[in-house]
Amino acid sequence: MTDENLYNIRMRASAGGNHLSGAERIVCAENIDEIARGLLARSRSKESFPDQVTIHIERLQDQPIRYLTALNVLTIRVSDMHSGRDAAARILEYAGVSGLAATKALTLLSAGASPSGKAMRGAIIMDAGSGERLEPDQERGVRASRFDWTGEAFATVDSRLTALSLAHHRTREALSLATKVAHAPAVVAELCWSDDPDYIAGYVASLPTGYVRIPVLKQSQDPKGGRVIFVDPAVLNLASLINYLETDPVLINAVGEINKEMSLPFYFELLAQR
Ligand code: WAQ
Ligand code: MG
Repeated sequence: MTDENLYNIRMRASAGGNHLSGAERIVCAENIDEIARGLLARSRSKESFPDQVTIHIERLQDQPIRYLTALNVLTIRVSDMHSGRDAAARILEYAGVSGLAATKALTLLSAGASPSGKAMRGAIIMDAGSGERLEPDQERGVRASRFDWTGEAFATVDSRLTALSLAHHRTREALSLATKVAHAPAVVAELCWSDDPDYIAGYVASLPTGYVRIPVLKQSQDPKGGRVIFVDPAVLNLASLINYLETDPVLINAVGEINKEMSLPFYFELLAQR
């Protein structure tokens, strides 16, 4: 794939004014039709038929593409939601998030992070020390956009995740998003779990820890979820962070290590040996 003639295709589906699903790709011109059809099919795959589906196709005009290697992946063995959230807090602290900010983030995501209590479309930006929220719109949050796998890296990550029974598209997409986010200026770490009531896994991601999957971060059928991006206020330029997250095109062209499930103490031993 050359940098010329790359297009960003975004799909968004909503019903009754509420966001249902969204996805996006970066593709070359000859693949637009096929990928747009795939995204359209996905907009319909939820139980309630969308009232509105938007497919947005945009050429990435003269913007340099940043190529990244995916974060290393591993899964932490946890027995329930409480040990999952506990593990998330400890991994966040390892990455440089204060205990105060980690606790605040976990509490916000479990309570419903937007002022109205609805799911946010984007992420909270949080001061990694004080826990202060910095995103300009607390109802919407900040959305990371314009990231995808190259065809080759997609095939590799898909087969290697599938070999570890991680074939769900959510894992692959979250890994690409987390890779873009972790490489953003001033970002310390990210915490995420889905707002999908059926999907209870989530992750903590950062450059020092990699993409750490946590199989249980909430109770089944809980519709609350979200994302928190922790930043270092000493080096933060909020406008350039938001600009990077929303508009800088990123293609992931290489896959890192993909490790099996391990216990939290074993994972911390591995980190200590590095
Ligand atoms: N940028 C920023 N925040 C986003 C974005 C985005 N592009 N997309 C979603 N969010 C926020 C928003 O608040 C959602 O409510 C929340 O994240 C969850 O989004 O390895 O599927 O798309 O198997 O439901 C974790 C995968 C899956 C764990 C997470 O998130 C694994 C997932 P969802
Ligand atoms: Mg969702």
